[in-house]
Amino acid sequence: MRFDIISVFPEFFRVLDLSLIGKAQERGILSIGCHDLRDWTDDPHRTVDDTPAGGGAGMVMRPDVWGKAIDAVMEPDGGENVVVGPTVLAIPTPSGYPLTQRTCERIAREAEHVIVACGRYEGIDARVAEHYGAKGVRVIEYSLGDYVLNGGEVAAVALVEAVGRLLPGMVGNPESLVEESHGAAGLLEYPVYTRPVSWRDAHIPEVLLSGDHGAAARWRKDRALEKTATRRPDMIPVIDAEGLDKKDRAT
Ligand code: 6GU
Repeated sequence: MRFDIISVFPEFFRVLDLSLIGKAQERGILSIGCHDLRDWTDDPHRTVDDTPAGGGAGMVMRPDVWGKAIDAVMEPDGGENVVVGPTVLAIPTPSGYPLTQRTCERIAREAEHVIVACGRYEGIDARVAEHYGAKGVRVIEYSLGDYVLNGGEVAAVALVEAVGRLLPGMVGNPESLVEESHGAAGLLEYPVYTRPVSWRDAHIPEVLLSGDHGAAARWRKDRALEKTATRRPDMIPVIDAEGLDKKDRAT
């Protein structure tokens, strides 16, 4: 999979050379290009924004500069970065659709090329998303949650990591993708423990040490349901009933 990230802070993305995503780049599972939006300006001040039409506070990013930048990274260059297949234009914004594990799974499965357009200030002129959507590009305006960041850069890193870790060959044990929070069960993950068995007067629950795998699985399911009900009651109605059993319903 190819990612192209466009931002006025391209240096921000050096973080993606670290850890598992850095390794994945070395192994050729994914490649990431980071681009300075100002490279597509043509005035001496390298201006990317202007005052909002209709008035109001702040500045809005210009569609002409963004259009040139997105067109440029969308074009297969015939070189080593040539990309074929479905392109997604991802636009981080606090007014976007909440980014979910299901969306990340779909992108990982269906997209070959993800362009992330990082806005700053009051956002990107709305015609940019409309234009590429009308051209048949899959446009995803997404939000990380109900709080405001200064720009899309952190959200771009979040998307690359959340999608990147789902790509074939990324995670050593694919079972860890099923068991995790927001995994197939649609529950938050149960609490986890490791040695030492006793730490500061706190003990690992006996059932996990008993060797009874059925009982341990039952305990984990109960804790996952309990945690989900407490922390994310909004997730309860969308739990897949097929994944529940009589004992789940009784608790
Ligand atoms: Cl995607 N962008 C910005 N600027 N703020 C956010 C966000 C995104 N998600 C939550 N807050």
